[in-house]
Amino acid sequence: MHVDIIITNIGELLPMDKRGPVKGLEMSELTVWNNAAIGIKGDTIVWIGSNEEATILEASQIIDAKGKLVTPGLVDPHTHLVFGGSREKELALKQQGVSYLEILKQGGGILSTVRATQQTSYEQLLDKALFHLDRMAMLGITTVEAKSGYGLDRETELKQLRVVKQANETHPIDIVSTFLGAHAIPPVYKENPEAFLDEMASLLDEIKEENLAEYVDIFTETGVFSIPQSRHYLMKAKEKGFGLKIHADEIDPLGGTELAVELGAISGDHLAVTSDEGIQKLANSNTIGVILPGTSFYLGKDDYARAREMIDAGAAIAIATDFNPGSSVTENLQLIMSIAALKLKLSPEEIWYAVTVNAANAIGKGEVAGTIAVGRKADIVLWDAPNYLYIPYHYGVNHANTVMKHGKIIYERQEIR
Ligand code: IZC
Ligand code: ZN
Repeated sequence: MHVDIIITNIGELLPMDKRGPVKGLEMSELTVWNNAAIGIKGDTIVWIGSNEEATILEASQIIDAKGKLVTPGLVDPHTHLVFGGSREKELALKQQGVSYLEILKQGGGILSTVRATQQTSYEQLLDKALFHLDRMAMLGITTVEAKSGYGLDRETELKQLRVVKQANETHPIDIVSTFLGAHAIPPVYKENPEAFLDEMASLLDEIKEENLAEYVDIFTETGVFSIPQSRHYLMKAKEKGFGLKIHADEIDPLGGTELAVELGAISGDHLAVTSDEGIQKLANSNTIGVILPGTSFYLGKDDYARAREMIDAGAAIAIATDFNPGSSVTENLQLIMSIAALKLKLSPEEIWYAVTVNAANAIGKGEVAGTIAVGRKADIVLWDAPNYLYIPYHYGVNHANTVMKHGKIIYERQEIR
């Protein structure tokens, strides 16, 4: 058989080919192939076998993996990719003990990013998004979710969503778009959040027509949107054919996790302070818990999601960076894998499901991302690591050696010597 590319001498190959979402105990059953090889034709994986069998293949290009770990491209299922400005001055406030919600209440936090995003042009926002996408690609991420939510008005929300759409067309990384118009209450609507939600709901038809988002999300939190407000708003989105996501139980346990399950949301995100009942409901549902431990870390909190209990109860868990300019300022999903090991007490096997199959399923891409199998698009990472245990273990740096998206190499580590 003739192929375009063979990757040979793979020390450990993680195919991650279990059909997702992978729940509970199943998250610790990992298939590992040693001494494997992969054949790629065009953008597709056409052959997987042992290194010895690979001699039957003829290839235009041979990539010698030199015994390295090879996995599917990582999937980051929760980011706030498109925003203007930055919030480095808030770090000092946090050190003085001013809380995230207090900063928001004073008109900072999300609202300061909203002002910056309103003032930033479409082209500048696109440039900035592409810059962050480049960095994600270098870090081994080949599919991401991206939310709006820094406009809070018609024009700026649509501007953000159109930036996401163009970034998806321009950049090799695939992007799944989520409308998060219900991210904060703009000051003019302070006394009337329902009217603001009506305003955001009035954009849904246009968003659908222009194909600007697949999911609708809301920040269900003290000082932002209540459970009844969130339910009312999300039911409208569901009627219009959007998939649902919720920023649930991040800071105060309002019951957003239970609401995500009740409404059949594809994911409930954060879940840092989810109740016992919420954990049980999640475990008995098809809703995926997208855990963002980088946020607990970055906000200096002791409340890490009880992901260990969630998995033990039978839930499907994914992890994400929550990349945003306020509460988790990093594109590095590998770092989040380390935090998941150390703070969530997830096993390496669970962590790999959480950044591949389950992350892909949490954004409706289970059929096209997060797995290495014949017939799948070739989204593949070669790691400077001898085995899969190594990535969460050696923390805070980039281990990606070669990143391939749809059969094309989009990143290769350079040697400096
Ligand atoms: O900009 O602070 N939690 N939204 C809800 C965020 C964090 C992003 C931000
Ligand atoms: Zn978020």
